[in-house]
Amino acid sequence: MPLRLLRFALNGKHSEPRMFRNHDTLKSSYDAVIIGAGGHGLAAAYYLARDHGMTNVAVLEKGYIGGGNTGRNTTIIRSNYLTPEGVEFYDASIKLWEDLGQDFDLNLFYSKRGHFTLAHTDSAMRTMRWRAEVNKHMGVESEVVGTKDIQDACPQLDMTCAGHAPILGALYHAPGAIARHDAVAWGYGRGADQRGVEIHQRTEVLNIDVKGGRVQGLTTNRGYISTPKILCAVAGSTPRVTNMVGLRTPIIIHPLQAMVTEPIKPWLNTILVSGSLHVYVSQSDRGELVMGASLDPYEVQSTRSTLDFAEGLSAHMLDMFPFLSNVKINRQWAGMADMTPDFAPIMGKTPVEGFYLDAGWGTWGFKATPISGKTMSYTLANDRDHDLIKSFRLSRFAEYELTGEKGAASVGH
Ligand code: FAD
Ligand code: PYC
Repeated sequence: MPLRLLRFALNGKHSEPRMFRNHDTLKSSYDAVIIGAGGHGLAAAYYLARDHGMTNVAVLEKGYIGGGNTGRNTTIIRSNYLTPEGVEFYDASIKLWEDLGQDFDLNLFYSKRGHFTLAHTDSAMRTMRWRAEVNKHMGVESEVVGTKDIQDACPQLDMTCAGHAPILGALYHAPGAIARHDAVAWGYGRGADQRGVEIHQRTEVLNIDVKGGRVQGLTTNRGYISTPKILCAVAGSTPRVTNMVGLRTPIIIHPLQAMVTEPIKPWLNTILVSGSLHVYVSQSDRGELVMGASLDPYEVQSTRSTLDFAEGLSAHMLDMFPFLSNVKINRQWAGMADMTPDFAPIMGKTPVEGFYLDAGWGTWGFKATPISGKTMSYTLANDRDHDLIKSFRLSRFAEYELTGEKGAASVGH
């Protein structure tokens, strides 16, 4: 390690201002507590303070800011969903994304690339047409395109996919974008902190105190806090936290892995997804190819990387882009995806008074970070579900009113 860096680390006085304050102690009570300092928890804290004037709020994080799925995802942002409720919700998120860097005065590297979902079969083409029609009806830019448009946008793509799976067409979604994920967490965290919210890292919630069906407070590894309102935004740890209040959800946890190559010269200007080959890929501003594939097929709470995954994804990437055969993989990792039966989130009030849920974000929640923060802060502040999240209520499972988004997932299952 260079000496200068070591001296800087050991010297308590840092010339750069810190992004957030550090709090040595927890208060004995807050008006609201948010569990989880991922993008969703921090966004809710930011809008609670900014839009609803609630600042006596603590965000508790067992690890570090953005260290969960927020810092592990492949950052694809899009609104080309299948249900009108889904399209409306994710489109509202895109509108917030467009000005978010300006709101934060922070470069989020938000980069509009266009998004192709490739179809290799007639039935996939039918789903693309269906999505295009729903999207257009909702005022979202999506259209079915033919092979020439795809080849023009990405001349490097082998349109036969090594002869295994010839491409027939695609759903093209112009607003498709990518962004720098950790900057999103930092922007929301800094904005919330500046407005008075306390962010406590290395603070794990161990138990939740419920009496007479109503939240009273919670126990952490640093002591007890009283609070009338708790927002649970813990992604892959959701069942552990909902167990603390005796709430049943249909969420199951599967690992989702991803990997990046070494940086190479920019050549891929768009985002490509192939449901049949289980590949999605974009190129970051640093030149890395950011890639992912299907969920791990077993239900387990683990962030282990596997060789199986790297081999399978590389083989399919080479079917599409044989010229990459000498490019090296730099990193591989996993996150824990909280999967729901209908591939839509679970948001809003719950039967436990004062306990609010922002969960079931599975493989699709990064793009929703701004709108989930907006709608959950409204729900918490007013103790009333925001209109945009009504189709995502927990009770839909008991009512058999699912919001089926499986056909719009980028990731194979
Ligand atoms: P997280 O960022 O996971 O934050 C939850 C936090 O809660 C964690 O930091 C955790 O430490 C903390 N926590 C847990 N338990 C406790 C406790 N008891 N006490 C205190 N803190 C606790 N979505 C997209 O839209 N586009 C994509 O391209 C995309 N790609 C993905 C690729 C991968 C490999 C993965 C894993 C996910 C992907 N996703 C994508 C999904 C997306 O990452 C998540 O849905 C989203 O980041 C969830 O954000 P969050 O803030 O809810 O959760
Ligand atoms: O939701 O677009 C998405 C996505 C891509 C990869 C993982 N999730």
